[in-house]
Amino acid sequence: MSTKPWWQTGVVYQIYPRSFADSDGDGTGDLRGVISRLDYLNDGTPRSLGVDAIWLSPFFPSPGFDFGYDVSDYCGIDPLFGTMKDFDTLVAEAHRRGIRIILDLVLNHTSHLHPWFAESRSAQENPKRDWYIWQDPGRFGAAPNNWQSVFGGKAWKWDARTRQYYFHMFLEQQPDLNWRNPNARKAVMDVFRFWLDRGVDGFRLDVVNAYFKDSMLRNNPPALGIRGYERQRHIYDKDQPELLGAYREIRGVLDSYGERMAVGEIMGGMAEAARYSSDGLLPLAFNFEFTGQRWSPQAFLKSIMAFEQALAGKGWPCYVLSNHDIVRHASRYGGRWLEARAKVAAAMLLTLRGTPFLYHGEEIGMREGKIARADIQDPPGKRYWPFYMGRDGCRTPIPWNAFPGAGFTTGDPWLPLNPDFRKVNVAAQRDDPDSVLSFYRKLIWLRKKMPVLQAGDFIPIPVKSGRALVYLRETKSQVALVALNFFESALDLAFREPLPAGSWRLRLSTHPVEGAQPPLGYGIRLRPHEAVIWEKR
Ligand code: TEU
Repeated sequence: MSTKPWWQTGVVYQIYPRSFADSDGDGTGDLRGVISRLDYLNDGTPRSLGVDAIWLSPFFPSPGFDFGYDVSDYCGIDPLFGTMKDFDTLVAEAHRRGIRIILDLVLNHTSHLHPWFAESRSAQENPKRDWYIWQDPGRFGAAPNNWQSVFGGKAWKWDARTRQYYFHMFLEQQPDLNWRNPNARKAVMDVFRFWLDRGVDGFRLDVVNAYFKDSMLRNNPPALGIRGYERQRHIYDKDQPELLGAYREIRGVLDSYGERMAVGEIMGGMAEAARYSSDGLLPLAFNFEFTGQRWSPQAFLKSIMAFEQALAGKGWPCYVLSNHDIVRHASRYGGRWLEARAKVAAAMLLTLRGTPFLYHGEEIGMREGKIARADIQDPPGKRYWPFYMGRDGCRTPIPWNAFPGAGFTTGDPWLPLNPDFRKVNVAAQRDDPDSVLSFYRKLIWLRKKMPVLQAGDFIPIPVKSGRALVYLRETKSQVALVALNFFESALDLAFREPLPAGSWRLRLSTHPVEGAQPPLGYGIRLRPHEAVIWEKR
């Protein structure tokens, strides 16, 4: 058995609480809704999905300018989502089923309505003034430097009353905390302890590499891009050297509670993700390469190998195909072969070396929602429509069944249900052995039964075709072969080198067992869009 921690062997499932399950009919998902669906996530049997942990997007008190990513109290529950008692019940009920709980801490910025900021903005002399990034105007009252907000416009907001600017990397309702201030930093560390004391198992850390900005607030150099934020190279407003000390401090707090985890959301590329999750810093950091990639086995292999190389054995990989910020991957890759590709993508994500993060709904091949302009809720969507639609499309409610309200709500859903919810829903897929859901379920349970899929080395098998991805997972005691046909025609794949000698046993295929062709020394035959996992005897 592997001795790796749960956050390396397990499968994590992201829940966007607003959209998962609504228990009280107000059209917005809530904690009791999550509790009611825990058996779906893992009831200890292969009838359930079998995930090992859930990451809950923020449910803390928030005015909701960025749908919970603007927190006004880190240690409370927004009444929209329930009560602290509901939360404690959720933790207990999840733990009873072996599901761990990961909270989403947004510590780069608070809401402008957080009491810390209210104090900070009250006067230049206020003791909490320095908890945020305040700065005198530049020449002729201009902003202190050229930094841009990720969501559009300048990242500095003038405060007429106290006659200084404050910095906000996102909305002006999301002022950035000053991590250089020791008291602010201590308050933030106490937030970790508060939730660890309540029994949570880990954290997803929002924009974790933006905690520090250049102490001299130097201008970012220009870059080619479309939106203002993209037209700069972000060398001064993120990735500052002070991060490493902060990560060590966070890691110290986590480790003092046992096997606790943190996964960093890194703005930028995989090199930073690898750097920050190596050498005992953050346990994990998302590699987002897959989310911007075309449907090409070579492209995937290239980024897998690059990540493995960047980690250099000093960190653990962490992959994701979808989340609450990006177009759902079924739609991104899908086209005519949406379900077939969703299965191939799932087979890849769940058999790579590294921790897979699923985004709720992907297990039923959920498509990107269709949002009319009048229904747009997401601030960047409002600002940049029609050039950028915002993130509502990936946040539409989970369709549980084909009834009105989709089993999500008895009320009016906060975002429109997907137009195809009568066809694409959990109930419709649950008992269909060929559904996307059934395939996810089989994959996740197979991962549990085959330690090699959790811990084995990743060894690509070069093939003379650009249409498939083939690799071995290997430990001393087990070998698995994963072969993925990305496209719609059958393939006779030739390997450049022979497979390890032995006979092979089929563990899983997207296709009927009868037609599966065991690998031969120098090749394998795959049916259209077939994903197979073989085990060497
Ligand atoms: O996202 C960070 C981020 O910069 C992007 O994913 C961004 O949402 C995207 O480029 C859209 O323009 C994190 C959270 O995941 C996101 O939901 C929050 O809005 C953001 O931080 C601010 O807290």
